[in-house]
Amino acid sequence: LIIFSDLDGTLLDHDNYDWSPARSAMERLAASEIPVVLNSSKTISEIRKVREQMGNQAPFIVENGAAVVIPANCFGASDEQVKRFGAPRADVLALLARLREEGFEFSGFADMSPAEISKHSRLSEAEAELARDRVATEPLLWHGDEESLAAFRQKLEAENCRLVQGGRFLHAMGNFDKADGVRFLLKKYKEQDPAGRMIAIALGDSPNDQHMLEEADIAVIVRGVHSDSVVLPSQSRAIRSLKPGPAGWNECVLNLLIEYGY
Ligand code: 2M8
Ligand code: MG
Ligand code: MG
Repeated sequence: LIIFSDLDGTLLDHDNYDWSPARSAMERLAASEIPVVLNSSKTISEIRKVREQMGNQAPFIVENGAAVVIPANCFGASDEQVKRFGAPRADVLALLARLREEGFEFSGFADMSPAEISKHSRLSEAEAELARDRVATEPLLWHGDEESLAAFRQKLEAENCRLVQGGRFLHAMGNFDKADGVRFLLKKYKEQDPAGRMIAIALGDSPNDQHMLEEADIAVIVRGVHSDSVVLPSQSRAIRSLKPGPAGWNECVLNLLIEYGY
């Protein structure tokens, strides 16, 4: 087994970012050496910190699939590697600056101080600093109406960018996806598993998790603010958690571990 998991609203509680309700499932996964690949809109520095707290050593996917980080010596002897899928954030910020001049009204993390980000996200200011340290995506708050948002989306699409809904923010980003990171890593894991018996489980709570869920053999939609707009993937076995966030994560992962004999 291998697990791919979203963080905010899935493995971390939407309000307080706590993962402890999932502790028993996490301990069981660690004991069975089942990798948990974190796949989030969070940044490299944010996910490094979460991984440390969890004692997680697996590769991880950042900023909605913008990059994959492979720790040193993970697939054979090597230094840490960062594989980037998206154009650099500077390109996204330059496009956003042009659109702002055209009259679109929004504020992005680059425009906000850590204190302002903290106010809108309930992150501490120190955590907000880590969230501002981005490689390819820009989370924003929209200040205009629905109509101008639709026009804004079209402008981004004309420049090979798109807007993805997160739990709190809209993410302006290139045409990459959390599923790109999953495909990239599954290929590497499967090379090490010639018998091809590896089963991938993906867990997410929002529309930005849809393609990642479709990429897995087993999709778990964790109950959350936006989970009703996630469609049960037809090509995977798919379930919905009853409990929200990390409690739902725990419930579903423990059930699957029992079913697969761990
Ligand atoms: C942003 O991501 C969440 C994910 O759903 C959101 O849009 O609400 C990210 O920018 C991330 O870096 C940050 O930690 C998080 C804080 O809520 O917001
Ligand atoms: Mg989420
Ligand atoms: Mg996320």
